[in-house]
Amino acid sequence: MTILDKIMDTKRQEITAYEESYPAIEQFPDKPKLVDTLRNGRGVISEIKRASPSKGAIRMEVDVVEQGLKYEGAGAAAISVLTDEQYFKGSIEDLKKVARAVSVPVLCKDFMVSEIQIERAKAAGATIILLIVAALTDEELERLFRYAESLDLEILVEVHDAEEMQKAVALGAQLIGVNNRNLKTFEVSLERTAELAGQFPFGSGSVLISESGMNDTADAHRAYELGAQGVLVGEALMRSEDPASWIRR
Ligand code: IGP
Repeated sequence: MTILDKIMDTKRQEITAYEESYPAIEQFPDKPKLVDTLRNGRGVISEIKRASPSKGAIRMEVDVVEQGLKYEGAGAAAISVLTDEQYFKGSIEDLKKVARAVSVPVLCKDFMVSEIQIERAKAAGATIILLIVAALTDEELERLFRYAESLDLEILVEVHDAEEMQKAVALGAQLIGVNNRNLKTFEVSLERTAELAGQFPFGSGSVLISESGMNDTADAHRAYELGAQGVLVGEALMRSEDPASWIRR
């Protein structure tokens, strides 16, 4: 036996030990693709949001599993979980708990700047990640988008003006979200969706989602009338006694 053979034998033994001592990658309940759900009909992406920089505390003590199951039971197309700790008081643990409990797609709502965050989201059971065009250079946007695709994640590309919409379309994003809240001024207006719907490639198979600032079902219907297939709602659903009234169509 050559030294190389010996080393390789030892190595094979070592790695069986690795497999035993390393925790298996967690399996989460299977989830459909959000893009397929929304192509088949309008839907609400219901958000778990304990707090926000613009509103402060919303429901700090929420039981995220209970809330996630409530949303799912009410017919949510997907559940969004804020994982930013500093400004939104969420956590990756919140995401993991929800992803274990539900069978609808789960969005990791955070400010992605690197591949490692995307891996962490995937490992915690997310099936969708968010990329905010305003927060990334063109190079970062493209790189993180392709990386998430390679992990078989869905990507919600968030835009708030015409130039950003063009970038999202050029990337081939299937889920494009217009944020009605200006992240710099916190000003909210459904007019954002109205303006940008004009630039959206309806008929391409991509779906338009209107995000933020919806207070009631009338707002959601307005967004649908403007061409949105989905709405992303946080605060109003967190405060609602009856999220089902919001979600069921
Ligand atoms: C929900 P609202 O106004 O319904 O609570 O908004 C969601 O759109 C908002 O939380 C959001 C967000 C974001 C949060 C949209 N884009 C980016 C953090 C990061």
